[in-house]
Amino acid sequence: MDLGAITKYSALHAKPNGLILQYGTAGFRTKAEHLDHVMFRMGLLAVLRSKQTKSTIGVMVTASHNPEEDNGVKLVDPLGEMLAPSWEEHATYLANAEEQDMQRVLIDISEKEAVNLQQDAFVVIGRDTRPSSEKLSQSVIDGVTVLGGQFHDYGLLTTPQLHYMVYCRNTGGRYGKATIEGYYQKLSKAFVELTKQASCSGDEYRSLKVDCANGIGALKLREMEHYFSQGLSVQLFNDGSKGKLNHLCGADFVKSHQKPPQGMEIKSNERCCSFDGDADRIVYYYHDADGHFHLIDGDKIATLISSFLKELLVEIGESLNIGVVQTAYANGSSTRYLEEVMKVPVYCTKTGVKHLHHKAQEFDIGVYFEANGHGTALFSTAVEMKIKQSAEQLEDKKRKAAKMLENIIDLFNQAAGDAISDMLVIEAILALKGLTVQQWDALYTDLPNRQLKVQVADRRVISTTNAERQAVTPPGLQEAINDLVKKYKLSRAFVRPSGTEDVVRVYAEADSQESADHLAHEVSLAVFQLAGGIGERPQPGF
Ligand code: 16G
Ligand code: MG
Repeated sequence: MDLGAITKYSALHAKPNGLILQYGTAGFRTKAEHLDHVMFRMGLLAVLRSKQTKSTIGVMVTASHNPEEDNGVKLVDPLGEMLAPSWEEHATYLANAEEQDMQRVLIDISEKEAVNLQQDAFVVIGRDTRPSSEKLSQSVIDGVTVLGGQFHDYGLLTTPQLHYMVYCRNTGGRYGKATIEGYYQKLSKAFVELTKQASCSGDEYRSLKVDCANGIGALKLREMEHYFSQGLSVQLFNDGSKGKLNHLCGADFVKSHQKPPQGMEIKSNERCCSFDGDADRIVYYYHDADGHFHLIDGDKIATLISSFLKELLVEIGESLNIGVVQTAYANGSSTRYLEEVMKVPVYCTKTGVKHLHHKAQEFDIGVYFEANGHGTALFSTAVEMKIKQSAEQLEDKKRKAAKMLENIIDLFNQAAGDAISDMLVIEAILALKGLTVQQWDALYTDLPNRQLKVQVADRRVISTTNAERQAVTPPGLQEAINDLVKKYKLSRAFVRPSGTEDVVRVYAEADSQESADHLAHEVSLAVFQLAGGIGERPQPGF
């Protein structure tokens, strides 16, 4: 380590006085102007992690669905996964170190993690379309070079594409080619092969409207479009040519406001979807003949996918262990449908992709989705081998199912939830099953629900257990929630401190929208009273 150079370059990316940031659920996120030093330091940290794991590490510059003025950064571990928890702590420690402590902190981390500083390091970098992203990714590169790391800057990429690159590079090309063409070709080939098998591929199945949140998804989908145009034609909206990133559009807007994005005209029964700002989330929706808006969220996506996978397995005659992973936000109807109708076991984890991903790895086939549209399906290596063999050996009908499964495995981004890959999987399944968007929606009816935020002095006073479904502290809060829930039918409610905002989140569902709204409001009041609410008391009405 050239400590002199580190001190010199670090001063060029100086930390603003008194600024403290935390590596949160998905990395650092705040106003872009506060992030230069964090980027430089994450470049340094990525080199250390790369040396320790003797693998390529990824650094993604994005703030996902957050406003255009924000930015953020996260590190991607060797198999395309989120950074290991102990390194998240190092990231926070390093990001908050004062200038004069930089050398000591770097040495400290290296010693704790037994990093061999002589080892080579390689870092790949990607960024979204925010105006601040290019300069910030340059600061990451400065950090990488100062520690003697090699790097490849992919420039503009969706977050899942960067995960894919990292995964490809660390698996000797077995997973795919670590280039943008490699990504397009791998997914498109699987998609086109799959849809060729669809008996109903009329116009209804061939066209889809996509709201790209004025983000990177638009650029990448436009580049990719001609690779899969045989199977699907996409019409892009909010493609960044005029609107602001994530402003009144994108998956987060559509999911949280339960209404269509601006800038997209929807005719009745047309299939539409929205990506978020870095294209790792997707939700679907449509307007029915009466003009009512219907949202098809991550829960219904998981249901469609897991049901289809289960059917294929039955056809092939394989009894593999398949599991669906959700969070407490999953609509109660989806859990009931999966368990009781589909007979698929369902598991609940804490919010945040890394928790779901980790759990999903325990199954032969693990399908995970957050209600907000983050998710994918993971297939164990053993399953992949088995399916490949079946596709060679089985007799006709079974072979066809095995072939489909083989293509589906290729189509899922197994490194991360990926809006483009999920979209193609969904489109293929709908075409293969001959399902319209309304038929898909009709699998089950969502229970009415409401989400609210409460401001408290310190949200850490709330701690939870049982995958965030129960509050442990402050005392009395869970009892209060239990009493409120008892007043309504088919009801459920929970509270948790947000991992990305300084608020407490409240979720309630019940048999009617009115009840869900009341319950959410009453739970908000309980939080306000028992967990140190600040500002105005929560008011009823939305
Ligand atoms: C982050 C997470 C997302 C989670 C959300 C919850 C990743 C890549 N992203 O955006 O999965 O749903 O945080 O936010 O893990 P909250 O803690 O503010 O409710
Ligand atoms: Mg995102």
